[in-house]
Amino acid sequence: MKTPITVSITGAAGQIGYAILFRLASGFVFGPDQPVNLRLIEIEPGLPALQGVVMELEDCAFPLLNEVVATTDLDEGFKGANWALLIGSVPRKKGMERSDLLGINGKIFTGQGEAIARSAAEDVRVLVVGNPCNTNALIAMNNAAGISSDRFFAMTRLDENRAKSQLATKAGVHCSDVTNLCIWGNHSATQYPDFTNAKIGGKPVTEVITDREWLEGEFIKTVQQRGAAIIAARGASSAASAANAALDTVKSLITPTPEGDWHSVAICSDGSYGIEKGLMASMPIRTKADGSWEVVQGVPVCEFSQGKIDATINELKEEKEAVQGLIPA
Ligand code: NAX
Repeated sequence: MKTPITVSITGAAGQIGYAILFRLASGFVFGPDQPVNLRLIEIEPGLPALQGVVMELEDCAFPLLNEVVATTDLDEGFKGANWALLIGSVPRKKGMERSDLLGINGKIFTGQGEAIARSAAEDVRVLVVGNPCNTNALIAMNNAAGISSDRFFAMTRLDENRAKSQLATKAGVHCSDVTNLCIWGNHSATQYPDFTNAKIGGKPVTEVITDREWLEGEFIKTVQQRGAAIIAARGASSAASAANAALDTVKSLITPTPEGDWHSVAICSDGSYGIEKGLMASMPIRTKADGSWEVVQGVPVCEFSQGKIDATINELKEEKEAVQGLIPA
């Protein structure tokens, strides 16, 4: 038997947790011969529900599920983790300012970053889903002494998938025909789904969809506001599609990217595309054959795109400023 991969998940009893655990345990991500350990982390009030989820995992009798641990203790939860999926966080409540949310959730991610540094495996990779995910990832990364910054990611894949689906519907093709779609910047309403470099069936999107007004207007707005539209329709925020996007992200980071394509995920900027070094910003990423990743260089940025990228990067700078007290000097 192969050595099991250990995946730690925070917020495991939440909506996204419920939609992600069973697919992780089934072998969807790491393959049909790769055993998995799940270490599920919740806060005290979430524990009874988590016990129920553990019972359901047992009742699936998954052949690849080696061990399940449910805990509120961070060191126990991140022990030996090869992947840490940081999903749990406090949702924004009525009357709460964005800065309040940044402060409340920020504190969660200092402790989690420290515990990951103490207890996870040496090769740990951390994907932050809990919002505001870019800045939460920034905080976790800066509090995880000794773990290199290239092991931290924040999720913008749901936005990429949403954008691909919108373009495919407009063009009357299948979404798998849409490639080279990059989400730039923040997972927020300022994100920029870059249609100028995206392709449909290998052709520039702008040649296939000639309605430029739609691309610059309704398309971008629909992608930016999709989360709110789901809440309005479902009465709850997106969960299954968010879980799916998190699994897509992990898969894309462990599988070489098809030649010429890229995928979207927020990483710690090295200054590429003039994006301030150290910000967690989404940009075009390729996974190499050796399993490491790189920023795809030389993607053209036109004046329209630059304006959109500047706006979303400025928001990330403001968020960073607001949580400066949570980032060790
Ligand atoms: P739920 O409220 O259903 O679940 C969150 C769970 O996290 C709860 O069970 C709660 O007890 C737990 N939790 C809270 N604080 C915790 C802590 N300190 N340690 C461990 N567990 C903790 O939310 P859900 O719908 O699952 O969403 C989770 C997060 O994903 C939210 O922050 C949400 O905003 C974010 N999202 C991010 C997306 C992205 O694309 N990056 C899209 C979907 C989603 O909105």
